[in-house]
Amino acid sequence: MRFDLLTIFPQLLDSPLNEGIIKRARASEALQIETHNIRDFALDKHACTDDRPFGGGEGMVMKPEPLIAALQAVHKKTPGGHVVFMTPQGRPYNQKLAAELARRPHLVIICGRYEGVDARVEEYIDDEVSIGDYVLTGGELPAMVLIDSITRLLPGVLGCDDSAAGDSFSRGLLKHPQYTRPRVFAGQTVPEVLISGDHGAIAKWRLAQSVNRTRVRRPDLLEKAAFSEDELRGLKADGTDTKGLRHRQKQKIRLDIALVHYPVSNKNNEIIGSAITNLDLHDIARASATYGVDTYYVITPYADQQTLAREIMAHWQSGHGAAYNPDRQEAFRRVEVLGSLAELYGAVTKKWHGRPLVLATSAAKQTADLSYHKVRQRLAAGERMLVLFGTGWGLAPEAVEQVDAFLPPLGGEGYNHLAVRSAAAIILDRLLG
Ligand code: 9D3
Repeated sequence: MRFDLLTIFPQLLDSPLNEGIIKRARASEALQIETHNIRDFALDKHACTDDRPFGGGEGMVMKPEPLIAALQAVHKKTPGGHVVFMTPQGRPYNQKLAAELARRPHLVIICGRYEGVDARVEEYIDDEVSIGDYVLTGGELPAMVLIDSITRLLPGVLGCDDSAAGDSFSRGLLKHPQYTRPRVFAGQTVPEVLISGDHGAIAKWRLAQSVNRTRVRRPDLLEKAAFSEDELRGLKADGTDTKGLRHRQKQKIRLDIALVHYPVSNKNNEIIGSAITNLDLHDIARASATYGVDTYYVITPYADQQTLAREIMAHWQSGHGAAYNPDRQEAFRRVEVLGSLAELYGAVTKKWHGRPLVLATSAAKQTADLSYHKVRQRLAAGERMLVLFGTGWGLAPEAVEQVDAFLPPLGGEGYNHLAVRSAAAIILDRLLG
C-alpha cells in the first residue's frame, strides 16, 4: 500500500509515521509513505499557499495552483492514486470505510489548512473524508487517523491476519474487559472463569460481557449486531438479558463435490476415463453426508459405468440393502451421476441460481491460491462452491482450465499418494468439520 500526503506542515507528520506498527510496516515494505510540502510547489517568491476569499469574509482560502501542481507531480511519479481530501464536509469515517480504502493500492491524501480550499480543486478529488463532528485546525491529524487505521488492516502487518478481525468493531460489539498478571491488584481479583482453562466457558463469559457493555455504552451498536442460535441460548442460560438482540440465520452450506472420472490423466499424461470404484462411491457418499455436502456428483460419460453406479446405489436404497443398512440409504440420497463436466456446471448453476466458485486441489504442484481457512470462512458466509476431485492421476488440463482456484496440496514431505476418498474426507473435515 502506498500513501502520498500533501500538506503545508510535513514535519507535523514525522513522528506519527515513524513509530510503532507504522514504522515496522514501512520497513517491511507492506507500506510506503511519502510526504510532499505544498509550499515547494508555490510559484511566487514568498511561496504563498493561501489568499483572501473572493466576496469577503473571515479567514483565508487555500490557493489552487500550488496544491494542484503538487498533486500532478505525485500522479506523474506514481500514476493511478485515489485522491482523498480530508475535510469536515467529507464522508463520515468508520471501520467500514477504513476497510474500503484499505483495498486500494495507492491513496493520495490532501490535508487542508485555513478555512477551506478553493472550490476549483474539487474536480481533481475522488473522495472526501471527515473523521467526526468536531472542529480541528487542519487535515493532517485526520490523515494520520486514516493511515493508522488502514495500516493495521493490511495483510501481514499485525502478526496474525485474524487480529484485525477480532477487533471491537468487527462484529459490532464492544470488547469484553481484559486482565493480565497479577491475579490480585490493589484488592481486585481476576474473574475466576479466566483462570479456569475452560475455553468454552471463557468465550461465553466474554460474549456476555461484550453484550452488557455494549448495551450500557453503545445501545446503537447493539441494534445492528446479530447473534447465532447457540450464542443466544448460551447468553440466556447464564442470565444475560437477550431482549432486543437480533437473531442471525444460520447460513445454509452451499457446497457440492464432484468425483471426476473423465477427463483425467493417466501416469503417461494421456487423457483417459477411469472406472468407477465401489469404495469411492460409498466412502465419499458417507463423508458427504457426515459433513453436510449438498450433492456428491459422480461424473462419467460411459453408459455402463453410469448403470453400475446406479445399480450399486439402488441396492442400498431399496429392498434388502435399505433394510439392512438405512444409514447407507441416507448417504446415497445425495449422490447424482452425470455424464460430463458441462452437465455438472449446468446442474449446479441451475440449483444455486448462479455459478459456484469451482475449486480443485493442487496435487500437481499448482500454486495454491485459496487457503482452507479462507474457503471455510467463505462457505460459512453462504458462498456457493464446488470442489472437483480427479481420479486416476488427476484432472486433465482441459478440466483444470475451468477451475477458478486451487486449494493447497495435502500431505507432507516425500510419499504423496492419498486415495481420492481419503483426500475428500480430509478436505471436507477442513472445510466443514
Ligand atoms: C467555519 C466552517 N468550518 C467547517 C466546519 C471551517 C473549517 C474548520 C476546520 C474548515 C476546516 C477545518 C479544518 N479541519 C479539517 O481540515 C478536517 C476535519 C475536521 O475539522 N474535523 C473532522 N474531520 C476533519 S478532516 C479535515
